[in-house]
Amino acid sequence: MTQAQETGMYTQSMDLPDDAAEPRSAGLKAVPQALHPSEAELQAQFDTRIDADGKIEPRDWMPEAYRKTLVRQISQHAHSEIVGMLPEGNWISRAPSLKRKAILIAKVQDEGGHGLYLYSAAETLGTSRDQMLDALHTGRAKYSSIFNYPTLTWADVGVIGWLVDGAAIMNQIPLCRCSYGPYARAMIRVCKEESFHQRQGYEALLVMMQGTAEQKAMVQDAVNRWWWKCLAMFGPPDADSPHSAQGKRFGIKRIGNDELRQKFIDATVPQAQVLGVTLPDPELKWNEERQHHDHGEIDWDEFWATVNGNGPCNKERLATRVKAWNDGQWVRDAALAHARKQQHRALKEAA
Ligand code: BYC
Repeated sequence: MTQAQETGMYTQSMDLPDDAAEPRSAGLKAVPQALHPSEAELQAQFDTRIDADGKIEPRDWMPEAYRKTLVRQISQHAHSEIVGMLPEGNWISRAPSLKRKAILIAKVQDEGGHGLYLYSAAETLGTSRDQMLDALHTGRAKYSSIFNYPTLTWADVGVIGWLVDGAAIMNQIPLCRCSYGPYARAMIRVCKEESFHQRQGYEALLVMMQGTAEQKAMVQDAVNRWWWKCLAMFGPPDADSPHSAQGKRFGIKRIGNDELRQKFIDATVPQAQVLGVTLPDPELKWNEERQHHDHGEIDWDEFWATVNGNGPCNKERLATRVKAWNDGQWVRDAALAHARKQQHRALKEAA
């Protein structure tokens, strides 16, 4: 048995159970009905396809609320990927060995690639990349709360791989089966890469935990700082999640925020034991009756303050993004000029 199997490490399998046994409409708010009779027919076809677990593709008719939900979620997800490059990117020049540096460069590059797949998926819904990036750079768009915290030591890089990417996989595997084709297909590749990211983080921590007392303390300190933030990554409790019901109805959100958070906790506790770290929650304990771990209360005030722009690194992250965008203007200009020149040449040759 491999260590990954022993610790219940995440796999790329997409067989997580969901509530698909129930018709998706059960107990949930119906999709608002279109007013025009021809649209009512299209709406009925759309609902039938969703209920049959079919895929919606870019050229298919879709209700505006479906399009809006997808643009919101996919663009936020894309922003999270490219902002997520920043806290780890800070450590590329300080990685402790050539091997760790090569791994970290590859990981950060993968995150950039995930952003590109996701922006492309969102573009199929009729929004432009410029519009989405403008929303990010002007602070109107959200991205994951988790990237607004500092990476203080090298152990943070390992913990981000283990816990942040671990939480991301837990949330993203069900998205491989979401109803919108381009998003679902993008997520398959993203999840495969995230699985590598999670394992490299865990392996880096395993090595540190066999090191000096100082190294072990550094890992524990990083776990203490990131644990609660990772639990909040899954979003507010279901009861306070305004988009969950409709996301489920649309077949976008397969599993709710609380259930995913619970799955993550249950999967992570044995991994922490193998690693030899303590998860910083005195109320964390196995509940025989529920067959799950009970846990303490998440600080939702702190979460919302961070989501709303007042976390420790929000301003720094946004400023770095805007600077990168401005510094890269000449590259985009040059690429466009080159494309125009090629197009002009092709037209001339065809004439
Ligand atoms: N941070 O009704 P809810 C990664 C917002 S990338 C900030 O539950 P929904 C990685 C939510 O957007 C990780 N905001 O919403 C990358 C909504 O605000 P709006 C990103 C959050 O959409 C690089 C409001 O709260 N993953 O892991 O049903 C390196 C109400 O929430 C957060 C994805 O984006 C948060 N944590 O559910 C390493 C996955 N949570 O839009 C790693 C795709 C909630 O009303 N997204 N909000 O202004 C999703 O699965 C869902 O959008 C969420 C939220 C579960 C995040």
